[in-house]
Order: sequence, then structure tokens, then C-alpha cells
Amino acid sequence: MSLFSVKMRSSARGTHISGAERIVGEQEIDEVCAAMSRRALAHGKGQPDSITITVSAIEREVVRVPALPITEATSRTPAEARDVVLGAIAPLTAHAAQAWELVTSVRDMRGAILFDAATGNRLEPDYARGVRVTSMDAATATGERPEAGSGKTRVADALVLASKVAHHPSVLAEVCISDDPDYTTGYVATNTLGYLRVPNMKPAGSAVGGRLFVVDTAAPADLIEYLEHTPVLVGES
Ligand code: WAQ
Ligand code: MG
Repeated sequence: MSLFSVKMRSSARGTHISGAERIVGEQEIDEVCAAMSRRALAHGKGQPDSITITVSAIEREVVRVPALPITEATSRTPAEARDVVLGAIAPLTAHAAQAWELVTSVRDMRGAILFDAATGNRLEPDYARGVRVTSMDAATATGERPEAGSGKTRVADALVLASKVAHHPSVLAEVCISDDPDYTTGYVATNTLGYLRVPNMKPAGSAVGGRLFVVDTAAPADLIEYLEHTPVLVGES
């Protein structure tokens, strides 16, 4: 079955409001376009004056990866969250404490930090933007997914991203903190641990938020190409 990428972006007076992406079969295109335009019009950040939806056939092979298993830590404070995250990544890099410092101090990035496990150096070409992971979706049929924007999508979307990222052989771990001031649960993901939810990654009200990928490569060009462009469907189909 041929698959299509459906991408939506909305803006008002040139300022970005929202965006979304799905990978779907031909018979789902009309429903997904309708749902995306509804979501764009209802977005809390304001009324868009422009909504662009692009549908394009995916010409390359779509990679299918399993979803990481989800578990949850019991951290009650950011200090306890730090212990959980360091427990997960310290076996993978001697610079784990530095990685925690970094991911708990960034904000307003669109993409992720690439953190070299061997040196602690940052490898992303643009430090302000980071590397943005795109071209991915859950493999489940449209009807089985939570309604976009319903609030149930946050964990589902994060699991899709984390599963795509963890699948690349150069990625050892991911640490994520939401940029939403009122959403303080983050996660750390590795192939052996799976997707470990970590409560209280930051104090409530904090504008901090970011993603950091601990990587085992000094030359990330292939990894960046995979993260940005390889179409990936996560989970059973
Ligand atoms: N690719 C790379 N980095 C991204 C992307 C992307 N597609 N989207 C967001 N980021 C970075 C960016 O720096 C954001 O500031 C940061 O991640 C957080 O993004 O199980 O909501 O969309 O309850 O705010 C985790 C759920 C939710 C944990 C994460 O992230 C759980 C979340 P947000
Ligand atoms: Mg957010």
C-alpha cells in the first residue's frame, strides 16, 4: 500500500501557530486533512489567517519500528528526577551530569541537542535551533488514535518520537523535558530501559524545556538525515 505524508502548518500575520504531521494510507487522506484544519482553527494560541496542508506521496521505503515499552519512575522533586536520569545515562557517558545541566537550562529550541557521549560536546549544526525530528507517525489506524489536541496525544506523540530516535544505532539515550510550564513530567529513553516517564523533571511554572540525544558518533550527518527525513511508522500496523 502506498503511503502519504500529510503536513499542516498554520500562522497568523506570519507568526507560526501550530503544526502537525501524519503518515497515512490514501483512504485516510480526506479525514486527516479535515481533522487537521479543525485542529488548526481551534488552536489555543489564536486564530490563524493561513493554514497550509501539504499531501505528498512517500516515494522512499517506510521504516517500521516497535514502540518502546513505557514505565514510570516515582521521583517527587527535580533532585530525585535528576537521580533517575543520571542512573539511566551515567552507564552510557562519563559526561552525564553535564548532559543534565544542559537539558535543564535550555528553552525555546525547536529541535534537540546532539550530545556526544565520548566528549560531552554538542554536535548539532545550529545550537539555537537543534535538530528537529520529523517524518514519523503511529502505525495504528486513524480511528484508534486519540483525537488530535485532546490531551491524550502528548504521551502518544512523545512515544512515537522517542521510538524513532532510539531506533537509530548512533543514539544511546534521550532526555526530554516539556516546554509547557505546567507539564513537569518528562522522560528518559534508552533501548534497554524503554520509555521511562520521570515526574517532576522541573519545578511547576518553569519555562525550561528541551530534548537531548546522547549519541555515539562524532560525525552526525547520517543520523541527522535519519531524524529529519527517514519516514518511520511506530508500533503494529
Ligand atoms: N524534534 C526534536 N526536538 C523537539 C521536537 C522534535 N520534533 N519537538 C519538540 N522538541 C524539543 C524542543 O526543544 C521543545 O522545547 C522540547 O523538545 C519539548 O517539546 O510521558 O510535550 O513538545 O508524560 O513541549 C513528554 C511526555 C512531553 C512525558 C514532551 O515536549 C510523559 C513535550 P514539547
Ligand atoms: Mg510543548
